[in-house]
Amino acid sequence: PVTINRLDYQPTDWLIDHVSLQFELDPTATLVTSELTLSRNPAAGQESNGPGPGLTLQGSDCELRSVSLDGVKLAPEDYQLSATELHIAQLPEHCVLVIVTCINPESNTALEGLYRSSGNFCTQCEAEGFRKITYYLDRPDVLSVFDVTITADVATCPVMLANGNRVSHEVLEGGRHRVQWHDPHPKPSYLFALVAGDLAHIEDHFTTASGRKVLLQIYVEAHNIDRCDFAMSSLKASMRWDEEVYGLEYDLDCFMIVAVDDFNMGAMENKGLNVFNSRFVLADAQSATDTDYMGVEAVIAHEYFHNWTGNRITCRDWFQLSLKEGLTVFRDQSFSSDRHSATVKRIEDVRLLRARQFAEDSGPMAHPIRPDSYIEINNFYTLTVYEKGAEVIRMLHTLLGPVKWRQAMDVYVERHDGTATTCDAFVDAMQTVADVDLTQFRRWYSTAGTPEVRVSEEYDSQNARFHLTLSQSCPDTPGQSDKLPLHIPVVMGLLDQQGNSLSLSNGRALAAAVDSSQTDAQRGVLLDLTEASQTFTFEGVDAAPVVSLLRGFSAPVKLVHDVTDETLAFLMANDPDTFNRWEAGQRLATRLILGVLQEGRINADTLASLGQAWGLILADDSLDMAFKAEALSLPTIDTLEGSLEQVDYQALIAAHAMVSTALAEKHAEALCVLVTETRQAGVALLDPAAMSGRKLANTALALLTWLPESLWGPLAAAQYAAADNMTDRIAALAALCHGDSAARQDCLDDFHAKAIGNRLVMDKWFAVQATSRRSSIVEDVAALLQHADFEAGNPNRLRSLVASFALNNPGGFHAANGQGYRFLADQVIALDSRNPQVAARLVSPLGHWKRLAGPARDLMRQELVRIRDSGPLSPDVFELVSKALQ
Ligand code: B3K
Ligand code: ZN
Repeated sequence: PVTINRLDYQPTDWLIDHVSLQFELDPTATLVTSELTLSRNPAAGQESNGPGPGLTLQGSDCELRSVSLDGVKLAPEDYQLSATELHIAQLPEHCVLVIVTCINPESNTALEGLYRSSGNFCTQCEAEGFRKITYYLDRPDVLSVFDVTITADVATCPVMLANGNRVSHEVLEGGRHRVQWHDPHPKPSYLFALVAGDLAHIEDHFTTASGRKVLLQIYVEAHNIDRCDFAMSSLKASMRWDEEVYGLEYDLDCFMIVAVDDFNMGAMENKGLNVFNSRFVLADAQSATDTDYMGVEAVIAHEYFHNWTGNRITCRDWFQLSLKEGLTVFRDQSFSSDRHSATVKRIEDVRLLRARQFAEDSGPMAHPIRPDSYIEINNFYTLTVYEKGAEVIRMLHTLLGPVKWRQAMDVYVERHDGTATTCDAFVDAMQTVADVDLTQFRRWYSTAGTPEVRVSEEYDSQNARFHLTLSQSCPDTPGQSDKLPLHIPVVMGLLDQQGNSLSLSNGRALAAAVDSSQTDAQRGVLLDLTEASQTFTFEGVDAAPVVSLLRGFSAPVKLVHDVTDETLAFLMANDPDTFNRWEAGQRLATRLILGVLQEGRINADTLASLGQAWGLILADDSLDMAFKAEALSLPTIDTLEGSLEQVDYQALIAAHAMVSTALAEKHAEALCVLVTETRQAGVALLDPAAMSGRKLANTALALLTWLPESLWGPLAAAQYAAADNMTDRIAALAALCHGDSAARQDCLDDFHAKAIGNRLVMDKWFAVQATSRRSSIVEDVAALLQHADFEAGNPNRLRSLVASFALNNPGGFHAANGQGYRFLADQVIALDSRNPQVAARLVSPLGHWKRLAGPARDLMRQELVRIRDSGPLSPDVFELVSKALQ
């Protein structure tokens, strides 16, 4: 496999001014005729006299039927064909090339290019799937206007969709029909889409701010037609939000979403024709949890927002992926935050970042948000590019403030609309309006690893001064050592011993959020940490203050700040920054759990502090219940792992269990009350208070499962029986799955019976068992692989069992005998030849062997070796396995 390097970027010698595609759809032999109008790229490097540059097009897994140049069919000696390229040595400066290929959608199990899902045709082209349809300049900086003609059987394909606007439809002889689509917006091939099949749809309209009426359609299999309404309202809300917050309007006459059951990831932002994993479209009370609803809303928004940040302005090359992904994740996070509790949304996002992105940043695949090299680009659709990328955008937002941020976004859109550009150009646009110099900030784009910020405090009572010293460092990562300091925005405040916020003599003022009732002092200030070590002095501080640092998690760093248990408990109760109130509780809990690892027992004082703080939270009726739920949730194993050098998982899991049990015991009574009394009857399913109530009740139930089943088993069984929504039903079932009661099997059987005919619900039946803490878990999961409803070829089903186990069941996955690792490696080996992208996603939990302590280290490594030696690997799996073994 070849390594591609960022610095080798060259513009193409050729431009494709127009492409006309004709599809004769057939399940096993689809004919694709592609007519490319080519011209030499004036921006390409000048070559000396002689023949002009040749043309090399990418293509794979498609059978070349013919090539014609300006109407003349080429003989095989006129071009060179390899497994991945078509090369034509000589072409006139302007010419038309017609290429005919034949492809087999039915046998396409990799779900990239044109494939079939539930008998329908659909495509997935990002990043490099278009080359599996026809030979093309399959790269994001080649923008072209597409015309698409689709011909198929009326009976099997009554619906035929492509990007843009439908311009004609005709009925042909022999039961076939034909449609034509025109997309006026030049786009790269990765945004091409085609869908054809027997689909039902709902429709609605949206009138843009400037008064254009847009037709909105959601296409699904007929039996799902009643589950699309929430997706439609999410779409309309997203369209309105982008107009109101960014002044960005939709730009075609119609916007279509298609839900398919077989999809490698979440969804895809193809121009005017988004294709979605059905799990991010379909939702109703009986099948979707509150979390699922929020997921639908967020992903619909994310893909819609790509229309500007991704499609109108795209990436010059795939190293710039975070240009569209980090920015669009930031935009969807802001959207969700505006619609729901901003603090809870921030907590959820930070939890994900810490649990998964920090792990990536400390493993063999650590890379900057703008990577420097790759073997397989699909391996770089990572938490780093997406989630850390969004954190980098968030820091720019913080450094600029909301008003200048919006101005800078206007400059970005104005400058780059209709082009393929770079992360550097994005920061250039920010710099045009920023007060701060962003030169050093740019290092975030090239630095891998999670920086650490160490804090020390010194109070000088004589001069009423407080000195705060912040020192940063960033660990070595593969290929990067001795990193330069980053520009880290640190939002902070000082409190006096009564919990009042102090006015600060140092730092930059923060702009008030629109609806904030906070004073300037409560909001705090912004410190620009730019040196390796820097001391900030605050004058006029009359008594030793309490510091609240990194409010709202203002930078994606690990903070090392040695404070007492009392200080953390004080912050939990008094910090005006609600995020930091939660954070203080997480730190206290982390200390307690890691303390068990060191001392073999629970530190009674720390437990008393945390237990008391929980008591205050439980009793505080003024708190949002969803926030309470977050405050009563301990840091997860994968988050805790991030603060350890070497991890003994079994010991860590035992310590986590010991602390969970102790806290549950302390508050058992109050938790039982929450389970039974927090739920609101008679209100709308998605009423915010009802959702928060369920979140709190189910968090309480999950905590109770650490206690003997006799205490909570009946509660869970009753909840299962009474549930009128999926959130409560699955939470009850998840609790029962940890235990051993008769109710466990009864409820599983009942759930299974009800899931028949609904694939997303059946996925939950698998996932809930895969995350059980039963000691027989590895055998249980292996047995589920043999279940009649298990489908290894369906990515959702596969993930619901295998990825749920490997990522969300640390106790099972890290079983001391290595069975969990072996199980996962077996799945990777079995899947790689069928679907490399999904197989590669399963490799990452095995990548961390170097961080493991004891025999686990070697057991995990052996499984990587076994994958490596299992036969020819896809570039996807090869890259991850070889980097992990380096
Ligand atoms: N852009 C797509 C992801 C494509 C992944 C290709 N392996 C979805 C998204 O981020 O919105
Ligand atoms: Zn995206």
